[in-house]
Formats: sequence, C-alpha cells, structure tokens
Amino acid sequence: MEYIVYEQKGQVGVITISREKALNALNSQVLDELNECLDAVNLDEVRALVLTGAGQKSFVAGADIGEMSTLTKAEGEAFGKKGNDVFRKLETFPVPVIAAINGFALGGGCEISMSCDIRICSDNAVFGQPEVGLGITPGFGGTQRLARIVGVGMAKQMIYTGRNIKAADALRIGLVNEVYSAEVDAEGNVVKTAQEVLLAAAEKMAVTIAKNAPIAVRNCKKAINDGLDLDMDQAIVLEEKLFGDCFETEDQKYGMAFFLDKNKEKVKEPFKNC
Ligand code: DAK
Repeated sequence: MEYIVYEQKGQVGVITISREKALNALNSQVLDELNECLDAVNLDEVRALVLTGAGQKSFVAGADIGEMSTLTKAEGEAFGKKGNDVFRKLETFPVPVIAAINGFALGGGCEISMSCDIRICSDNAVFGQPEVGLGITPGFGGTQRLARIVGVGMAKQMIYTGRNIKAADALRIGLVNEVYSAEVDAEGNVVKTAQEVLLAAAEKMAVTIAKNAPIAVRNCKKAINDGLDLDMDQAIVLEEKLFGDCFETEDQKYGMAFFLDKNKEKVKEPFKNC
C-alpha cells in the first residue's frame, strides 16, 4: 500500500494515513487502501484500533480537492459512496476505534474522525467543515454525525459558517475527549512532541480497552451505536439482548468467578474472547 501504514502492536492495531505531502487528504486511492486495510485486520487478535495521520501538521485535511474539482455528478456520487462506505465500515467496525488527531481535521478529516468511537487530539489540532466555502455540502456524513456529537445548534454554526475551531474549543463542545501537549523539561526543551504524547495516550487507551472482555466490549459498541437510532423502549430491548449474549461465555464466567474468589493473591488472567 502506498498511503496506508498498518502496524499491529499486540492486541492493538495502528492505522496511519500517510500522504503527508497533501496533508493526508483523502483521494480515491487512500479510501480504497483504508478499506483494504480494515478488511485485513486480524480480528482474532486485535481488540482496538487507533487511527492517525502521518506527520505533525495534519490528521486529514479533507477529501482531495484536486481530485474532486473535475468530477461529474455521477463521479461525485461514486466518490461520496466510496468514502461513506469506508467511514461506515469504521463506525461499525467490531472493535472500538480511537482517532488520534494530530493537526488539521477539516472536511472529510473531521468526518472520518467522527466515524471513530473516541476522538483525542494534540493541542495544534484544528477542526472544521469548510465545504460551503467550496460550493458543496459536507459529503462524508458531516451533516449527520456532527449534530449527533456536538448538538444541532453547534453543528449548524460550524457547518453554515465553515469556520474552523481549535483544539480547546473542540474539547469544550465535546467533539474531542482529551487534548495533549508536548512534554517539556525544566529548561523548556521539548522532550516529546504533542504528536508523540498523543499517540502514546491513544495506544495506552487502546491497551486498556483491549484488556477488558472482548465480547462485552464489542457488544457495548453495538448497543451504543445501534441503540442511538432506536426509541428508548426498543433500545432497552437491544441492550437486554446484547447483555444476555455475554452470559455463558468463558469471559463472563471467569470475570465473575475472579471477583467472587476471596483469594486476594490470585492474579487476573487475560480474557480469552470466547
Ligand atoms: N485536498 C488536496 N490537497 C490538499 C488538501 C486537500 N483537502 N489540503 C491540503 N492540500 C495540499 C495543498 O494543495 C498543498 O499541496 P502543494 O501545493 O504543496 O502541492 C499541500 O497539501 C500543503 O498545503 P498548504 O500549502 O495549503 O498548507 P498550509 O499550511 O498553507 O495550509 C490548510 C493548510 C489545511 C489550512 C490548507 O491546506 C487548506 O485549507 N486545505 C484545504 C482544507 C479543506 O478545505 N478541507 C476540506 C476539503 S472538502 C462528498 C464527499 C466528501 C466531501 C464532499 C463531498 N461527496 C458526497 C461527493 C468532502 C469534502 C471535503 O473534505
């Protein structure tokens, strides 16, 4: 693959969109490779994913404007579908996906981060949906996901004005969960860049998720995602079903037996995913 780097670190998979010269903008090839990469993730081993961009400047600066500029209506639709299919694959991916946003997350970049379960960013991150300034609407789910994450009023303000917001504001409105800065020593020298601190934090969070019972984590993702589209009565039934599915698994039996065991010397074994 030319633009996607994938590394499996134990039970965590790290996907890096690596098209630094164009600030990791999403062209058709990036989308195809990302799709292929997701299909190849070894779900027998991987329990959480981290998605990030190469370099310290940009997570993803949007869909590729050069490629889009000459599209016909039909090609525009096909491009939109390609993006939406892979974003939806990320959103419904069986294991949680953490977006580690290291710089610009504009247009399709903001949208791909919103297809992930959790967003954390570096303090130089910039978010926005600038599409109306280009004569188009957000086309990779921005009008839908932004409103669901930050509320209708704030989403409308961001989308209608097309104005970017900085990391601190993204934190304030709930678009990201955490903001990370560079680590400096007493003399003010940078010991770790914000991007390094961010990636370490994302991987640490992924490891924490990966240590929990995998069937339960997957079912939580499904319950939250699918439940949001239902009314409360139906959503509770869905939760009951996914809760019930955890019983009789080895992980449920082991997790509860471990708690009930009064031998405090005993060390908890890793969950087995069965
Ligand atoms: N596409 C293509 N190339 C891009 C790019 C992008 N989105 N963003 C940056 N680049 C390229 C620049 O052209 C430049 O290339 P060279 O000139 O070096 O060859 C290189 O990356 C470095 O960028 P700059 O020189 O501009 O760097 P600066 O630091 O000066 O500025 C910036 C950084 C992020 C503020 C600026 O590059 C910028 O404003 N970029 C565009 C951001 C943007 O508007 N993003 C939203 C794109 S629209 C749809 C499906 C999806 C979408 C719409 C419809 N359908 C349903 C069909 C999605 C739309 C979008 O995402």
